[in-house]
Amino acid sequence: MKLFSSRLCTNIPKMLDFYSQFNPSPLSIKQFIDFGQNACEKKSFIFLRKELPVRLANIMKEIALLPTNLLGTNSVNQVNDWYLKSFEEVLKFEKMEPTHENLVGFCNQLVQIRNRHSDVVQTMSQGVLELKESQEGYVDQSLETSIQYFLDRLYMSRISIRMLINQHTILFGGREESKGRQIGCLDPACDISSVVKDAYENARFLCDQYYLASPELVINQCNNLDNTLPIRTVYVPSHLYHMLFELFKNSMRAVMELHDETTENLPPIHVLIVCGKEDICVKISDQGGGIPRSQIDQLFKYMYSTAPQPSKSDLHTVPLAGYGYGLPISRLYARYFHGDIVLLSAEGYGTDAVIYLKALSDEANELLPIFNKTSSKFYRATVPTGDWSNQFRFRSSTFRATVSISSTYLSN
Ligand code: W6P
Repeated sequence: MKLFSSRLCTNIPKMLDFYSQFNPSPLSIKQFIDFGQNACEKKSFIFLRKELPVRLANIMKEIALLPTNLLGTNSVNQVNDWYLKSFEEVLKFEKMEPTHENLVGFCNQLVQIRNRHSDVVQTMSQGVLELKESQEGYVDQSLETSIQYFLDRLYMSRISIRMLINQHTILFGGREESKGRQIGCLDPACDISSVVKDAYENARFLCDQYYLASPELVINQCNNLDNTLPIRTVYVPSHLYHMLFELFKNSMRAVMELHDETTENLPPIHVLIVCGKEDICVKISDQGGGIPRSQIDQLFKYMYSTAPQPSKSDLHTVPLAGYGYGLPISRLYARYFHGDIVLLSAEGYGTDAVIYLKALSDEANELLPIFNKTSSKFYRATVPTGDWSNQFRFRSSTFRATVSISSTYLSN
């Protein structure tokens, strides 16, 4: 009897339809903090056993809409199976009483789910490579556009789900390693310059290994509220670290490649930290020669950055930056709480990378993908109709081109 009723709950396609009808509920940093300060495990359990299936189902519906030549790869299949399994596992708690035993079971389940999904990014990038190979290197514009659209949404969803799981498991996971003032993975008084120094030191370590030298760091800060105080904000230090580490690696590489003969007078990397009323801005300026403006957007594209990993035997020559999804994912971390990363380059001189964060924790809301008619339309018709003279190259579908050319001829 028991077995039968629990079986009833595992009609996965039906449950996917059900949970994907709900929009995810974005939380602000302030809500995460408030929730963490009045930490109530039962409340968190009851929130997550609905919110996690909603966020999982929303993105799983999009996975199902992927072009079949990507969906059909082993890697993407693997990722899809992980999502199915995790969705099913969270649903086991749908009707459970929040007894002590079940709460412990829930925590353990979340840890298991987090571990299962630890290689999603790497596996998806493998899937994109498989797709490229199956198409002999030719990927048309509309396929590239939909992959970019999808991966931004998948990775943003993943960042958000991991944030929820981390908060719950750190707050209630039973380990008394309460790291001073931290509330889960949030630091209510995150000192930005110390995260900058930390990320710089670790990037510099890699830079020294690879180039046997590294540019110095010069930090300036301007606290418009009180310039005698360090600039602090409420944030997830690990997210900020991730962005800074990535940007430092790129800056260092540019500087080292430009000055590959004389490593004596390397121009330092300047970091400016400013706290305004609305924004906190961290600008990382290098004099690494800059990049053409036409290349800036490319740096945030997954397809562009998907290259085979250097072989294991090349361990000593692994480049400092330039492989992998570092920049697009860093920008997602910034956007997750309504910040951004912007690159400005003066080709022939150097590049400024700016990280914007919301200065106010109640304005820092999660930015989440939602599955609806608009998002599903996107996967069906991905050839954008250009309405500027430079965009006609986007009509890469030969079918369309043929139709429009022939109709032009006919009407004349
Ligand atoms: C460059 C290219 C780049 C990308 C991202 C951050 C900094 C830099 N500097 O030359």
